[in-house]
Amino acid sequence: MRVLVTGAAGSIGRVLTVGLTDRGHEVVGLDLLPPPEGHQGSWHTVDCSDPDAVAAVFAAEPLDAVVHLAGVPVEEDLPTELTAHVLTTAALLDAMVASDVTRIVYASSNHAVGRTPREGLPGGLLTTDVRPRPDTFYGTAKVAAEALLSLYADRFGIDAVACRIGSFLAQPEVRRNLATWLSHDDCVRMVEAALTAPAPGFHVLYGISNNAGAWWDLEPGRAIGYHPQDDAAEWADRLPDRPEDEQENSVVGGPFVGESFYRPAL
Ligand code: 15L
Repeated sequence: MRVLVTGAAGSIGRVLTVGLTDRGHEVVGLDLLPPPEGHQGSWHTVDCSDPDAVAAVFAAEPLDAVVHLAGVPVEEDLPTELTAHVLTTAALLDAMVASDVTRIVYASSNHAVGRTPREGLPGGLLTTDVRPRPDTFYGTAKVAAEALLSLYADRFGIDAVACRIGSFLAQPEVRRNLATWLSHDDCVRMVEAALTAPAPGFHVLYGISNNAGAWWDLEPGRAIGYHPQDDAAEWADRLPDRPEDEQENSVVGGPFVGESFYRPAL
């Protein structure tokens, strides 16, 4: 497939660009930053929240699908978050409709449901049937971006897979990651499954590895062919014990729930 990857210079983007290319896909990169050294193929250094710039990319490139990673990966004020996650998604969806590109894979986040307490989860696992419960403005913007994908799936028949990513890391670093880790290889597996699953419609899955200590249900991923192979448990003995572990492990969103993230929206 010929795939536009937004945020292609970011931490997930750099791994995915190589991973998808290795699996035979052709990647067109888009980012505010220039291409990383060694990037092969097409690249557009543009602001993904600018609809004209995005439309120009679609006019220049024949595309089969979009992987939307671009955005601010941390907590900022509400307008910044809405621009980074909702307006970018809107610009891409409008360009997709205009160019008849019908598949988008979206890097959503566990923080869309981060305020959900872990206690009382049926079977200890959070399903995708729960209400949106963001922990931050970042999480709120992810919820809104998912809602926009749902709208365009219903209105225009777009296939939109929202992957609520846990912690994308080369290896687990803290005890929370025993549940939340998404390995680099599993991330590539997840996105390829989401790109190639037949007619998923609007679909939400949790983007984590096959972690024995998972808090999230992997079934929605398996339903579209995502079969993760890595398990954070293999790193358990090497992870430090920290005073903040208990709080971080009591709610899905971990540190994002803490009062240090409380700030005015505007
Ligand atoms: C995310 O969605 C963030 O982008 C990243 O910075 C981490 O906080 C990650 O979630 C996580 O929950 O570990």
